Amino acid sequence: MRESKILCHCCSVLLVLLLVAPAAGDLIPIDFSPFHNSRMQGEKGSAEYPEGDLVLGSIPFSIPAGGNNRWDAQNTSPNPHQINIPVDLYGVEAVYTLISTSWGQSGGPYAALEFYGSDGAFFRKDLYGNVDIRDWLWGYWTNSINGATTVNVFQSSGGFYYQARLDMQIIALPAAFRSQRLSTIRAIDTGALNFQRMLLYGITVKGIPDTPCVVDLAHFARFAARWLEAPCGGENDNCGGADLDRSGDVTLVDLRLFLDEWLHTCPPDWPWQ
Ligand SMILES: [Ca+2]
Ligand SMILES: [Ca+2]
Repeated sequence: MRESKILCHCCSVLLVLLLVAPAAGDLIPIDFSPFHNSRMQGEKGSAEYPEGDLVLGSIPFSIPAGGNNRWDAQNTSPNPHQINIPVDLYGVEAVYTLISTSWGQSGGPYAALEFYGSDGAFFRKDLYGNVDIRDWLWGYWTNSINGATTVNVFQSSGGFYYQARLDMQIIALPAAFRSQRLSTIRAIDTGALNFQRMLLYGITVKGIPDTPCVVDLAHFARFAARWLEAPCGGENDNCGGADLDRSGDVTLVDLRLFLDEWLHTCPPDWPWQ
């Protein structure tokens, strides 16, 4: 009786903690530097492009300064030209990209982004010229965007034929990604030289950052599910880990050990890492 009262009190405290816990995602820049193969500021008229850790269109981006800092899909191998960018973040709601093109074609699509979840979620965003993407310079080729899901976030000085620019694509992911990890973003280009090729400068996602293991409500749920269970041993992984003192049953002693660690960093031998 005393044990169940204490457990019940513990539940109440934990329920309050659950109700006040924040759930919104953070804006997290994605490092895809292994794919960087040219420099944003390397073209005539492009020297003013911003670099470093910066905010564009109210979204933080991290663009390596001083060297190569973009994926340029331009090369001579057969199509598609594509890269698989590892992300591995939970609960991603939206993805923000900085994509321009060398040359450009109205319509298409000759470029796309694909999003792969850890538990089967999938989404493809086709990138249409003059709607979702356009070339990086005024003058010829493609010069329009839809102004809604693609917005301009930077323009250099220089006048009509020399004015460089950056556009941001805003991509909302399907709800399925809220309950799994976004494993990979695939950038795909099916254009050609003197036709259209993708330039990818930046990626930021709105998701839930990975945090160190903390003894929290999720752990308590797993502990409580084995409450008063016996016998515990190697055959049932010590009652799913809940027999913390390895006494052979899950009792008040184990609950005390659990509460000693409540909201602390998980100890090295903690069963629920
Ligand atoms: Ca142009
Ligand atoms: Ca025990």
